[in-house]
Amino acid sequence: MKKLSLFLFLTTILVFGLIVPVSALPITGTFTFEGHEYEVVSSDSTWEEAKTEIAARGGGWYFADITSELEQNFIADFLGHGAVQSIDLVWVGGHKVGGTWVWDSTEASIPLPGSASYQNWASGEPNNNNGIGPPELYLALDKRDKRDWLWNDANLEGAYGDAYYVSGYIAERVSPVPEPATMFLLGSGLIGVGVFVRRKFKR
Ligand SMILES: [Ca+2]
Ligand SMILES: [Ca+2]
Repeated sequence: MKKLSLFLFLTTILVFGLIVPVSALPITGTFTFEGHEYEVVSSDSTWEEAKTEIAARGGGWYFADITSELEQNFIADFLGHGAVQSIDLVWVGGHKVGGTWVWDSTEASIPLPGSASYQNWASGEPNNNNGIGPPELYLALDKRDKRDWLWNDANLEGAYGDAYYVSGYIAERVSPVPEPATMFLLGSGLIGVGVFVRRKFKR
């Protein structure tokens, strides 16, 4: 039996090790920060495609907005720092509408460099790529050139010349509160455990 278990265990590791695709975005998953839930999705979607995918989720998900240094730092910590990263650009929910940068979630304006309000633009950004190529109307966290997730305006596809740099996007929502029914089940489950333990001790 023990040999069989070991065999199954090793086989599982081997099979999953082979099946799991090697993603351009090594860090995917969910995390929470100050009552909000975030999900980093590995994807080569354009900014508009990412927006559509997030809207299609329902459940209160929206394209992540970053409105404080704490929030930025928390997200950056999750994405990871240092030279080992292969990630380049990750979309967040900012875009330029009618000449103004706004968060897609609230339509609140995104402060520009020099503003007293929180912003995290990389040096020289937003630069619209100096007018070269497609317009840069979409906000990405930029890991290229050791920028460590500073903000950069990018074009729709996150492409420069023939190269594509986008590795994913970030969805955000207010952490859902458990339904009363779930709480009830959880509560009764705990009571059940309590009764079981008491019975065991009475014997
Ligand atoms: Ca936010
Ligand atoms: Ca730019």
